[in-house]
Amino acid sequence: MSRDFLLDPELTPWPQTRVDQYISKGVWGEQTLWQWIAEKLTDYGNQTVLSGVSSCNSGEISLSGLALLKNVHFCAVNLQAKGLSKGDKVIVQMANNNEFVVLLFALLYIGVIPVMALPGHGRTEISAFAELTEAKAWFVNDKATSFDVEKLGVDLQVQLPILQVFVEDVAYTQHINLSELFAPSADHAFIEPATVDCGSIALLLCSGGTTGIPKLIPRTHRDYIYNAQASADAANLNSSDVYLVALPSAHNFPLACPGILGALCAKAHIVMAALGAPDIAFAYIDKYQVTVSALVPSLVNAWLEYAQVAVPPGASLRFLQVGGAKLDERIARRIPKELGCELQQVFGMAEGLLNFTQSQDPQVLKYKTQGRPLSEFDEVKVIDEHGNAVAPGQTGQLLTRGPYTLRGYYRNRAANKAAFTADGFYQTGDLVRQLRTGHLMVVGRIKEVVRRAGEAVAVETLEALLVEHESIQDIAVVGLPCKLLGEKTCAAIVLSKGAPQGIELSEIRQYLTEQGVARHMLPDTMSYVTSIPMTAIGKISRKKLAQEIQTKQS
Ligand code: OOB
Repeated sequence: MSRDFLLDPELTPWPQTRVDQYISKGVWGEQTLWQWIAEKLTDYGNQTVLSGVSSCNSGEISLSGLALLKNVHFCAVNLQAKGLSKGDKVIVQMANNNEFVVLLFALLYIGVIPVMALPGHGRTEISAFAELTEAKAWFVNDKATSFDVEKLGVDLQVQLPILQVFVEDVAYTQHINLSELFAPSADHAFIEPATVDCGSIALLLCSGGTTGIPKLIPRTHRDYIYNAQASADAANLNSSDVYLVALPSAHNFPLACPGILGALCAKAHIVMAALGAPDIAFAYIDKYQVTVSALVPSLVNAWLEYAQVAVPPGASLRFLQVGGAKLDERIARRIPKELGCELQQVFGMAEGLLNFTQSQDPQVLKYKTQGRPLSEFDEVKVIDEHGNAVAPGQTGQLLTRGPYTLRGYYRNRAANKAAFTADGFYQTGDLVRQLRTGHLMVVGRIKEVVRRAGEAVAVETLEALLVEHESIQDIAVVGLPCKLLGEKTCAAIVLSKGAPQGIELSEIRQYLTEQGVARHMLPDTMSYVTSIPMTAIGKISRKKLAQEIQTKQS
């Protein structure tokens, strides 16, 4: 049994041979995440590291490296005074504000392990996280959530009397006010950072699936530091960069790919946008001369649309990273022209593996592919349904293992059995093609393919074509149960403003046929919707959509 396993039974260890390899090759260092952060912040000195909304000061503030260190220290002392200590698990569900950063760093300081929940997570997800981790605290900017936080807090405390709930709303008398955590106090003595092993769990990320409750992904100190550092290199970040956090900050993409932690590596300036909506984000870009940000494709569409009617973002923007879902090639090509910046595609997952396109890649690869694995130590395989490697360029499931890819989910035997091969490869569930250059093209997800009369219908291909139709503003294609076909294909359509007369199914089928789509791929039914439901990070929630359509039709 490896040493890591003994240290932390909630973490499935890498085999000792790999541990030795990653250490000897310098991939994994010896620091804890907090030691690494403290070193970086000290390096900033009086230089600004963080700007953004402060929920406590109800305004925007900027902090230097040293000021942030001081605030983190105050917060760590306050957290300790609330009884939290090394090894405890807590749920962090904060909006994009400075306190998110202060709280996260302070938790790492005292060795408390945060579950990185998103503001979009609801009652079901938070309850599941609390129960699974036996959380000692839940920190929530309740104004950013869409459910009754006070009630859930009280309900959870019935099961978990140890749970402390920290909220923003002072009217919630049952709970503790978040601002107590950030208040400086004169009698606070210095506390030593917790002594933790760099191979143990630093934080728990939430898996990004579009079906079911997110699983928890243990990320160790040394693997997450590597993740951030290698991503900062892949994005060529430097000290004159200003990184805008436009996606929910607890998501792996804006947190460490390179995101907040990667910006620290490069001594760049981090700006927390309250929201990624273009009217807000463009104002931040101008105000802080932002050079780089990360978006999901649905947000790219919103930025492009807004840039047509308002002034596009300023010239400071050097490049945009786009990932989280497939970026349509036609949209990709519009980014340089209409937003005036380069595109970097990022195909990543909270489980680990990251792929980036690079600025020196040929244009065609930048627009058509989702990039190449980040690390020379990433192992990737593309396999068919029998587990055999497919020929280069053919579609198959992506499997991976490497120095920053998990070996097992947190406390989830069933998922671990289903998602990992005996030799430790994570079965991503993503259907990809790998080009001879090593670049990956994401084709879809195994579970999102509609199985219609035994044939696989790749819904994203249909969506990419249909979104170009003048009557369609937004579109998602889902499978619905069908006695005859097993599953039938349904196009859920948000009509564009210029098409009040609607669109017929026959027109849609005709349009797709003209684009060369095979007959079995054509939608069997259609349904009008007012909007496409999204997950907490902004991916199409196919499960919710199928449910909505079925409810409407029953
Ligand atoms: C990112 O992470 P998650 O954990 O929210 O979602 C991972 C899944 C992938 O398995 C894949 O199905 C999909 O999201 N995905 C993409 C994609 N990037 C992620 N599908 C197509 N094209 C892409 N570029 O979404 C994530 C984590 C770190 C960086 C970027 C994204």
